[in-house]
Amino acid sequence: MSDPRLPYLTELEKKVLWLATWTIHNANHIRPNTDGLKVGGHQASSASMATILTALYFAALRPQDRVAVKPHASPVYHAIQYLLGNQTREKLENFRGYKGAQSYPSRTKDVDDVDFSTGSVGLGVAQTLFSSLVQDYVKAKGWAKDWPEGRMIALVGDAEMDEGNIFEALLEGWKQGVRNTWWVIDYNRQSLDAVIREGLYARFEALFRAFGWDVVTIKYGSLQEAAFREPGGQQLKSWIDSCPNQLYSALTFQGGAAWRKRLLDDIGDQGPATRLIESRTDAELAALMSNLGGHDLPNLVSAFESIDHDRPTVFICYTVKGFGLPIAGHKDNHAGLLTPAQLDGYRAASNIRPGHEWDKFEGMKLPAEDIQAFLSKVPFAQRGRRRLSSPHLDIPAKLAVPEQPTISTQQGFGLILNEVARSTEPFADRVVTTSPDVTVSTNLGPWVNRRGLFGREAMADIFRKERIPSTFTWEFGTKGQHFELGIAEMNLFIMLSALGLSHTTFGERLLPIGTLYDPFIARGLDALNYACYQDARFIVVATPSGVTLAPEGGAHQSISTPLIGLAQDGLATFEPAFVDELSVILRWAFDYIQLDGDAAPDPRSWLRDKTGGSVYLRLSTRPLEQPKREMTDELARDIVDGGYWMRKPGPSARFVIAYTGAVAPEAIEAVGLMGEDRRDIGLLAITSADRLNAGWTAAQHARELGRTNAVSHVERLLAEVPDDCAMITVLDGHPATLAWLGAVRGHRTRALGVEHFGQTGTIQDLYRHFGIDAQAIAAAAESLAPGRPLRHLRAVSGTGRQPA
Ligand SMILES: Cc1ncc(C[n+]2csc(CCOP(=O)(O)OP(=O)(O)O)c2C)c(N)n1
Ligand SMILES: [Mg+2]
Repeated sequence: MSDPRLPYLTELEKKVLWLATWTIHNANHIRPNTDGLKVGGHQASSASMATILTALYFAALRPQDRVAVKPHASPVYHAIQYLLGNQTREKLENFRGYKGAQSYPSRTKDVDDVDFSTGSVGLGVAQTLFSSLVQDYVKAKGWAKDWPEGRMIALVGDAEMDEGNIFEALLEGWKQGVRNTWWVIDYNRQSLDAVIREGLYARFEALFRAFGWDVVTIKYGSLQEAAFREPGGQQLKSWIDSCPNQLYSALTFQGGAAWRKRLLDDIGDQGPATRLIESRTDAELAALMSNLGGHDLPNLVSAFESIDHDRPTVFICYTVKGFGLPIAGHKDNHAGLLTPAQLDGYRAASNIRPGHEWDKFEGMKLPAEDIQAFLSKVPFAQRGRRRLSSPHLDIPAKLAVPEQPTISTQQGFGLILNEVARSTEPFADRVVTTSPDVTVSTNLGPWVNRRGLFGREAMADIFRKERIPSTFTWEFGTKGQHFELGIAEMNLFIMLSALGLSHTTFGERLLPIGTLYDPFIARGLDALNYACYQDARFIVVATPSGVTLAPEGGAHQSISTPLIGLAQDGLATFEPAFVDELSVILRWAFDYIQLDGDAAPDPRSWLRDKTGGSVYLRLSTRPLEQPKREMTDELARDIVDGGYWMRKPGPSARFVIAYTGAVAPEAIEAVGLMGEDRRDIGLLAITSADRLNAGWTAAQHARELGRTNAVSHVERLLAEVPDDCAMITVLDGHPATLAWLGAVRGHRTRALGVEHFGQTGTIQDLYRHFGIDAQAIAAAAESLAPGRPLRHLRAVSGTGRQPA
């Protein structure tokens, strides 16, 4: 019996393709909003997936399903949401314009209920897999009771499959027993540049099966299947099966007459095959040959709806890039657009009157009321906008501060988390940690010992059972609160992205913490960037960092990460030197990652703290002697705002030293070295160059807009520095991180830091080598603000400091 939805779906498919095409055409030709830059890369890619999206959104999907849409299918996605009433005509008319619908579906910038932002190919795909692990986590805890288990679905370009992070995710998914994940591959055999390799589907199939996925290949459309049943049909089928991708594409582009000639040449037999071909007009023949499975609504709907299990499933859907348009199949069509004349032809063929292009029901063969009634019953749309929320979790006013007199920030982190693990406060149950095989070496061990590893299936620690002494318990179960990942930093950040969206995806708030080695942030940087772009909320804790890891190996030294932290949107970066600072920052971070308020800056710091965001802590393995001090509210506030005076400059100060992180002892020592000859030296502790910089920028902007009394934290701090003072900045990281401090109030500045890496040695060797030890600080001070000779500097000069 024929599916009663089909007449509607057929009309909607045509409408969706029309609207997507019109959206792009409009932005190029009618209401250009792109400064003459062509809107390419959408038309053909969108047409390729229009049928698949129609089958999913108007039939197979349920509200709890979450989808990552291939970036260039964005116009189709927006068209569907427009028909469902979730997208405005105004934003479509302004596609890619200021505040218009986005080129690539965006959770944060689009209004139409995008589940995952895409754009950097491969990331959205992997995110669906990790989201389904997060769903399992949330469900295993007995949470999200009134939100049914959904499928996490990625609509994937075939060339997108080249991205390595997809393979990393597949392996991790296999380890974690991923379920409820569908990847629908748009197998149009075209990439951006050209036609892809022959026979890729066979590689895909073998690959997915190797990782335990079900593979569903949707190759032929129903027209083709019917033709195969005709006499001569099997010849046609074997011709299609052996036709090279390039040729198929080229013939698709050329159309019916070309198909006829080629098919008759190749399989014409003056018998059944010839009759099969000749019984069709050119248009019918073209329709038959482009009727691949991925453009066949009934086949797609039944393929999707027949899945009655939760095994991960990949659908390989054969499609034509540019399907239904004059640019179909052309190898250069990635950025292809219809000419105005072609558009006119397409409009007329679609029965759309000029001036009625945006009308939802224009040109449809069924009455508008019937279509509207169908749309209002679409299962996917039954719960309205699917942005969930979860209440704010209270964080205790203070977290523990380890009492060891000498300790590193990394050790401090482990101890603070150990105390969180012991806590009975509800927030502790929402903390979830994850690490790419560096759980133990980033000091998450004590936390994991107490809270356990997460696994849907319990797995005992055999060492423990056998009573073999071991520092760490390695037991998996549903109670566990740690996701152990393989060594793939892309996976780490995509996992954090998925965990950090749990409150909106599954309505259950998590407080995710990911740990890794600082240099390997670069390895997962695009995924981190996208996690921030999606507004996922998490804390990244990175150790060891800088050259301070000294003997551990030159190759693991990180130089640029402080600049990444400074520049990354949506990520507040801190580099505390002492663990009492770390405790304050971590407490603040647990709260901050939950905030979702308005964007008005705080008039004290000029930071947009109420909007919340994610947090990056750059920590160190270097044990430092801890200051003995009381943590006053004022000090805690300054630490969070980004800095405080360890020692205020006096009136006759000639210079101040500003330091960040593990070089604190060198900065302190430098003050001591010079103290006899220079009075009143100021010592500024900078816990967050990022936040000081952001507040400063915002305050300047506010003043330019007339808020003349706007003052940022760094401006207040530096107001204490006499005008003719020089400033030495120092950190174990790129010197540019703090160099801008001189611009705040015009102090002459020498920025010390690390610009090269790879040298091994002791910390002292390396600090001397790179010129960030006390001697180097003193030498820099002396050269900027010369005065009476510095006795200690002279006494130890010539110790071998050399240009790096
Ligand atoms: C990480 C990344 N690299 C490069 C691009 C540029 N780019 C956009 S689409 C595309 C090709 C996509 O081909 P495919 O996945 O087959 O999709 P189709 O265009 O065929 O629909 C490329 C290279 C990108 N968006 N992201
Ligand atoms: Mg492709």
